[in-house]
Amino acid sequence: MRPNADRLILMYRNMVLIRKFEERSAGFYREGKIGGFLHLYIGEEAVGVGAIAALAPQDYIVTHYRDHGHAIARGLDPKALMAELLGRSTGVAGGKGGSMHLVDVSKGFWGGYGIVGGHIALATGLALASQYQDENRVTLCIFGDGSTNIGYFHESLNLASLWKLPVLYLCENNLYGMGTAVERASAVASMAEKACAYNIPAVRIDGMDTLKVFDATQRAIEHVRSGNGPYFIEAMCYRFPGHSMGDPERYRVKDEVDRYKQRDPIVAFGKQLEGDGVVDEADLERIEREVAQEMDAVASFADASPAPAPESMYDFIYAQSGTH
Ligand SMILES: Cc1ncc(C[n+]2csc(CCOP(=O)(O)OP(=O)(O)O)c2C)c(N)n1
Repeated sequence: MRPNADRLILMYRNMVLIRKFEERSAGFYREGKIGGFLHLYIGEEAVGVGAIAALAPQDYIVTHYRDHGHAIARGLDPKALMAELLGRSTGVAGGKGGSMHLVDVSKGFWGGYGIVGGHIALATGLALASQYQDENRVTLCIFGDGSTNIGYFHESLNLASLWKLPVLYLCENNLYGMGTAVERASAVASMAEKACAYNIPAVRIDGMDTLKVFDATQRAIEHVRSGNGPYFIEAMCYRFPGHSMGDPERYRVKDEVDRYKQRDPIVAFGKQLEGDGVVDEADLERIEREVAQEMDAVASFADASPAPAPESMYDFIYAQSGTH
């Protein structure tokens, strides 16, 4: 079922919010206010927004380090997300996780993870727990094409299929793992085919088209929620910037990047909504303006927030008694 007009507008707004959040975080990185790595989601917004819009509130998400867009699409507070990137105490992980470890369990967002492929086992384990406890819950596990070459991927898909676990695997195939083209790293050209090896139904879709992602995810979720076991979606997409900030991008030519930019998923979705009479040009401009204003408030909040107190340095390293 297609989302109603209000939801479509919210999805579009979320895509704009992700884009502007990423542009602002790149600015903070260049100013030296964000440490470590910063992996941007620019260009891939249709995947995260389209897929996450099809989830129910009780569902879980486990994702990789390119997680800002997924967190925003799930409705985590952008102020607390930006504060986390800056390592401030008001961040979603108290400023101790940073860009790759965004989390909010109250929203079923179990986090971004930096170990390529490692989180696929965590997501599969969460799905096992949901099945064991007879919860009506699907776990959405998001990862890149590079993750499908990792052992955790194969062990997890095998068990998920064998035990019919309620997990939806979503591969964001952006054609590169860092500076390596997918065909130089994977013996199998289509990541979806790898799922077939484990008897998991799989589709390969256009990940630059928000509603195609939404439709495919909705169908997949229905399959999983009905107790049929896992499902696999390979969303073909493209990241416009480098792998992370500071990537010299010697592995791809400018023409290729420009060609994908012509297919900007935000512009395409805006045009689609206009064509369907859901919005007009003035609405799109207003959304752009409002989000830009919101981003000013997000950036000021994060930048004015304090660093974690030195005495909190050892908090949450070990489970505190009574919390688990
Ligand atoms: C186990 C492990 N090996 C290597 C790395 C270094 N590394 C970080 S990102 C990355 C590429 C992963 O590419 P992909 O899964 O396609 O995701 P994308 O960055 O394209 O979204 C690699 C190899 C790592 N973080 N973890």
